[in-house]
Amino acid sequence: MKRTTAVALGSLLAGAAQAQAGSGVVQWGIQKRQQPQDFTRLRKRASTFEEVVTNEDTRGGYFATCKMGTPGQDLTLQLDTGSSDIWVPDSSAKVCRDINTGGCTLGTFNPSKSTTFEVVGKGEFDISYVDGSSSTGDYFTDVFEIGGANLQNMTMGLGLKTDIAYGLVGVGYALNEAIVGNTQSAAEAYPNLPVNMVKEGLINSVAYSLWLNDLDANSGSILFGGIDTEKYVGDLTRINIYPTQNVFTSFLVALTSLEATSPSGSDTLTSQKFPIPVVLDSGTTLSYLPTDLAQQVWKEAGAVYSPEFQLAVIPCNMQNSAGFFSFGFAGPSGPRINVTMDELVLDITNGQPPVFNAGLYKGQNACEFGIQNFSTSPYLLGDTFLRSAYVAYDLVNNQIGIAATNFNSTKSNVVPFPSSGAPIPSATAAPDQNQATNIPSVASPTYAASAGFTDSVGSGSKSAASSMPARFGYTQLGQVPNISLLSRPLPFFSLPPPLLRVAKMRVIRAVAALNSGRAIASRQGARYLGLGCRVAINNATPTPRWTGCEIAGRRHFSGSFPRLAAVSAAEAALKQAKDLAAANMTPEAAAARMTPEEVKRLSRVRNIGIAAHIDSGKTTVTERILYYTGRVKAIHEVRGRDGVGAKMDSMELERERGITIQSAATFADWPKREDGVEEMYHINLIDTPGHIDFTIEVERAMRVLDGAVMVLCAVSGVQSQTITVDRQMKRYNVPRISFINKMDRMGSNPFRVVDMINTKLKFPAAAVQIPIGSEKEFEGVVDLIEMKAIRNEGQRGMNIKITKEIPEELQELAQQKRQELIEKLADVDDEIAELFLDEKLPTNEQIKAAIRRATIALKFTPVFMGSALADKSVQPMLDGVCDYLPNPANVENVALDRANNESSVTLAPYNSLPFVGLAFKLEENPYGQLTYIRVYQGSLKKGTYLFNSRTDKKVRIPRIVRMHSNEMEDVTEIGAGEICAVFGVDCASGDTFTDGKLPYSMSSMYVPDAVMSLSIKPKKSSDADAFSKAMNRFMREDPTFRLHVDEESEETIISGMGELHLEVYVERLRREYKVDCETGQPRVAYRETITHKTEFDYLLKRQSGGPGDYARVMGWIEPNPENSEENHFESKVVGGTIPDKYLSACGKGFEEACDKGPLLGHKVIGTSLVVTDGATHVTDSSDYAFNLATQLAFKKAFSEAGGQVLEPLMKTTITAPAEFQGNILMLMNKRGTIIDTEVGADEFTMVADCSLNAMFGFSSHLRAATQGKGEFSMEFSHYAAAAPHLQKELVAKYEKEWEAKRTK
Ligand SMILES: Nc1nc2c(ncn2[C@@H]2O[C@H](COP(=O)(O)OP(=O)(O)OP(=O)(O)O)[C@@H](O)[C@H]2O)c(=O)[nH]1
Ligand SMILES: [Mg+2]
Repeated sequence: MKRTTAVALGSLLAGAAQAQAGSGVVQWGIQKRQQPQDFTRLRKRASTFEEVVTNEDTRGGYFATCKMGTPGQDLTLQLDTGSSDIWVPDSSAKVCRDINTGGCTLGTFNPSKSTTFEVVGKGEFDISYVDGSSSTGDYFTDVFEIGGANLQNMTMGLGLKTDIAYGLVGVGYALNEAIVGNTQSAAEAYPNLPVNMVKEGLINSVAYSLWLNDLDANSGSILFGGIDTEKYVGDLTRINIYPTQNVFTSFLVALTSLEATSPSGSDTLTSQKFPIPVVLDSGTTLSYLPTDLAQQVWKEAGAVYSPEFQLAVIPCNMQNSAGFFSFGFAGPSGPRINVTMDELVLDITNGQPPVFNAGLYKGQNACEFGIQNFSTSPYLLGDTFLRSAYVAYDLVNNQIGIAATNFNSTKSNVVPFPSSGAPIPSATAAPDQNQATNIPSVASPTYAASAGFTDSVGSGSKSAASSMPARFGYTQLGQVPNISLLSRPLPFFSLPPPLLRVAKMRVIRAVAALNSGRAIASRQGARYLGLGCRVAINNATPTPRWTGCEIAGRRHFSGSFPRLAAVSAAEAALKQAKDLAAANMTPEAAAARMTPEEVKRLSRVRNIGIAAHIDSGKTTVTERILYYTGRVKAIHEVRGRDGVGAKMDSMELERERGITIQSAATFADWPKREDGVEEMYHINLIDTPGHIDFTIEVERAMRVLDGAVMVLCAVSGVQSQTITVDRQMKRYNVPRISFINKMDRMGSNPFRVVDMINTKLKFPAAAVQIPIGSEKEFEGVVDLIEMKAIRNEGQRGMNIKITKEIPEELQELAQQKRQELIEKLADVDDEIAELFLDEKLPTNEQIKAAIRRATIALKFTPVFMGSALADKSVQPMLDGVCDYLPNPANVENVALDRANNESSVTLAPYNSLPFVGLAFKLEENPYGQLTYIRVYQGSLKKGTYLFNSRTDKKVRIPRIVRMHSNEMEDVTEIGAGEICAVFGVDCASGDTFTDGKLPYSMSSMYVPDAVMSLSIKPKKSSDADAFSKAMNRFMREDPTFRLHVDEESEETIISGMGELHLEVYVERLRREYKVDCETGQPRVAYRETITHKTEFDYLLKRQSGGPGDYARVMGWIEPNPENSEENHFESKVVGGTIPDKYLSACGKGFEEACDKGPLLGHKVIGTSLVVTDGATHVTDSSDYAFNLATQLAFKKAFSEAGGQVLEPLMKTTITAPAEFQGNILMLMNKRGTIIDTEVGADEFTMVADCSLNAMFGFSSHLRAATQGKGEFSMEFSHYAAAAPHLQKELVAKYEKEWEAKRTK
């Protein structure tokens, strides 16, 4: 597989025996390559210790060189018998473009350079790699030259987005490799390399042989159509390849025995799984065996399993051990291949190896052991095995010829396959192949010492051992010798159909799961290794039992290493890994090891929200952004005549009403010109609704975004919701740039708007542009920093024209506004202040840097201007997003460390840190439950597991998408600092996810209280199911939408942020769920409270036969002096007249009483209850009695304490043409208290506190009073006492209803 990397730049062709070796045979040189130390690209993933370990990049692999295309382009491809296609990185592949990383050093294919290139794929394919990365690409045909032979029509895969710098030449069975991730494409089989060679007459048979050299040597060869009898020793023995469900897909053979030999003797190793289905796979470095067998191998060699590395490790100098393992195939007399220890001990890293810091291996360097464990078949024999075997693959007869390799052969004797279908030349069939299913014969119990096999720990003699035949592993040999498996089919691959496809695809995938660091080796296995062993006392009593027995009597491969204590060595490795991991996990360490690539990626990411007052043009601006960045092909207007509607307003209701209801996310790449070079910025963008009823959408966008564009209307300037979003931006410390939109409108005045930002929002702001022309004649802007004119040209203003000439009449104004900008900056930025005091002019760069600093520090907002509708001057604002808004690394995000008293920890947006993300929004779409996640730290890969830190549940992430309004784009990985959505995750909005390594959670967001409610019920009772399904969904998606069933009336009540909010949900029920509903009158969420202090003394005494109820409570109630919206309970009881347990019952009673106020049954707020004294009864007092007594006492005292009804007051802002001022005044007089009026040139704005009750249906009154030209918005302000007459009315109504219910 494509793990084993390689590079060795200089020696690309050196020693590669590229020769055509006689007729019917093509010989191709293979080279072993090792990664050079300073190859920065490959350090990218070498960040955490675990990653270093699972990253086989460090170990090198076998590569072959070739030419591809006409004219030929040089390539080096990794050799892989585990797959069948040829795959090559395109010259535009991610990694190949970056000169910092050396580009694609092994050569890349440039399709445009090739005159013969032809695409044959049916769409994109997706190859997953062992490390979880993947590549996208297409299939193509072109000329392919290997070993001097030309193949005219090779079909190959072209990787486009890979970050692996080398391609792959697969020589396995020609199974359909074109298995693609994309739905438009079909799986299709293309002839593979050997098949093509036969077709083109280069070789006789679909067969080849493979000779890899040992670790130290560099070369090897692949001989198509023949064998080289000088490259092996002993007999070449033919054994069968086994099919998978009747299809030959991979080099699957039967491993039937395994023996360990050291200078002191031999051991036969057993497994529960013999015969073991193993695949010979040159694309895998390590070999993977069933866990029980692997554990035995480890013990023999002295390797220990490190759970932290998820690998077996071994001291590096065990490489010098004289031992070997002997792999037997195809039955008792089948071929055997010896693999020596020097082939099995491999470096873990390409740098300084880790060191065992305790136990018997203390102080020694730790290496990786070449045999690892795995839990499900197929098992693999990778390069650590294949280097020791000469293998001939015959894909016609489905046989493999295998013999011990002659590592150092310099001679050659090539024997071609005489014809297609001929058996492997010079090979004999394994004699007892049909017995391949036999379990290996075992002469003596494993782990019983053989004669002459002693070690320093003792229990060395055979006789000593036979008295205690302790055996590891799960098979009790004594119990099975008579069971013959001969009649059974080979137990290879009995996979159910869906899995079969996976198995067919290619074996690599199986390893991908295994090697991504999760699937291999159970930790139990590791513990087992250290903690106990099974002991069968003797063969007469074969029942095993667990004892804490010493792991003794195992043999080692070199006399110089005493038997090890597995436990302490494993612990030592574990501890070291932990320490190293901890050191690696600090943001500083992560920052230091960032690759230039990642630094650049991060610096180019912007997560921004667009927020503003309703109708100021957010969606229209966003539509332009999408158009200019190429995300949409045409512009569609909000309420446009074409009836299509803007991209971001995808809901039918939004398009009809021309307002945004749900925030929508998208992303775009903006190529910004910097010093004449285009720099690509990646912008994640959320368009939020302006209407206050949907304010939660703004709230959560601000919670997770790094920056915002505050849009303002050039005529109205700062409006009521501008103030609200300003508050939200301040709440979450979101830096912003401002964009004055609608410069084309009559009465536009950008400088007034700048003033309003300064005065009304009290936020330092200055224009960075001035308009060229105004209103209808608005044509562009002058950039005050560069002092250049910017105008739009071309289709929908697509092109930007920059000229040095500023129109005459604007020159003075430009100078003046530039000066104002500098002065404003001097107020907020020290560097500019100093220059200013020294009367020096800052340079353009200094101004820009100061704007960026001050903006990110939340001290300033640069103001841009334009007209989205007129397609003017949106692009410069987009440049401003890149220039002045922070990248994810510029903002501080914190999480709470649950393991450390919820202390806050800073999160850093680096890929190499453990994952932390926040689910900020849930949405159901036709494909399932979507969860929007902001990735704060670490990267998120498809298929990985995350932990929900609230529920501690583990969830798999099966699919990651980037949202483009209501469309999705699948991605396999999302980097730190970005925004994405995932499928199939059950969670609540605001949940924190981690990779399980960190006990972090993030603070939740602010959710405002509901102010209004409605009773609702489906008209048809048959709709009940759909109704409740819809309601559940809405509640999950929108935390400001709530539902409860009123206990008394049994009505379903929905509550939310306002009339429109509830109306939208009723409408969505109808449209999306086809449920028509009846709704009651909107109800105000009243509150109740008291006005003065009153004492109480309440005795509850009930006797009704049996035990009675007795409780006496005394004390007072009073308005809560601390907080007028919260209740407070306190005990001042002395001398224990009320015991503590009853006091907590009193507290509960008070809480319950406050849930349902005495006047209207609404919540009681701002009330304090103090208990001072009381009395109990020996038998009749109880929690219940005290709870009830407190409730009754409270009720009784409530009216004496001046109980009153509070109603929500709404801050209402009305804007209308000035001529309607009088009408509006009249309207408002009845409804509330006017706080502020402002009369502009043509517009008039009034702000009033109104009772919500008085505002129902206000929109139609306003429409009537202003000829439809007035607008209003409402937002909860505070609670205030309801007018006495209203209070009386409400109480009377409530009592009447109550009475009616009682008498019913
Ligand atoms: N004259 C003028 N009208 C504009 C401009 N930009 C937007 N509009 C109009 O203003 C109205 C509202 O625009 P939207 O883009 O829906 O505003 P919004 O801020 O997204 O509105 P909500 O999401 O509902 O808060 C539409 O009718 C637009 O055509 C502009 O630059 N000039
Ligand atoms: Mg909108």
